[in-house]
Amino acid sequence: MAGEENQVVLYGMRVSLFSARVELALKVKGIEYEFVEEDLMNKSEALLRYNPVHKKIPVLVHNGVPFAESLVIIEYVDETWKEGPRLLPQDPYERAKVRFWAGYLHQQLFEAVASVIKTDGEAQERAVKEVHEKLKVLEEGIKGSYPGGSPFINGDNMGLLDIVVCSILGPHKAQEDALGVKFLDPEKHPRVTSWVKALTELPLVKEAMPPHEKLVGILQLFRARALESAAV
Ligand SMILES: N[C@@H](CCC(=O)N[C@@H](CS)C(=O)NCC(=O)O)C(=O)O
Repeated sequence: MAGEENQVVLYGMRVSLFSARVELALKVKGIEYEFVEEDLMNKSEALLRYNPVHKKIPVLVHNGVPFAESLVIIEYVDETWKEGPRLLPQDPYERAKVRFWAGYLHQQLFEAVASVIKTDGEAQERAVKEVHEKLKVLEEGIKGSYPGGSPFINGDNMGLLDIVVCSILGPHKAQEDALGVKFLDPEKHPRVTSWVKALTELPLVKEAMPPHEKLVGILQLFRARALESAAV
């Protein structure tokens, strides 16, 4: 995109892990952007106009054209700014594998973690078990691709899969503190644990992820609201 005029605006929230995904992608690519903080209790007219289907953040607006859904945005960014570090592998087989595992994390693992947040007692115990099972599947799945020792699963820079894993498991300590459970176990999930640890130690990740205390507070608030509405 060198030489072309680029105006990039990200509608998001500093405490949102979905926004953090897009911020990480933009930072890895070295793309300058303006960040517009949304208030989800009072969504802006711009957000509703740019994302009329889901009405959710993040939305990336590139030269006036909006893109919604974090994974779609990241792929768009990678394909549009080709000259920066690549977020997806160039090899079709490797790229398909990254998309497969990113989808697994985004749908399966995220849903399992979300249900731990929303449940109590035996239902929560079942949900924690489900998270452990999903982590075991991930542990096995990355066996051939992640030998350990590097923060990145594909290549020399942070890619799509690193970004997605960061957004779901990066804040595991905040999740564990807020919920009183344990997700990552270095004995049961050695590769996933060392991958997440290496990623969360990167200055780029520290900068893009919401602060620990803020996340603990938000998770506790979500949980209280979810349990309250389940009790009605
Ligand atoms: N699948 C979407 C999820 C985005 C999402 O859930 N955003 C939340 C904030 S973290 C939101 O905007 N919620 C507003 C609402 O549900 O009304 C993505 O990957 O971008």
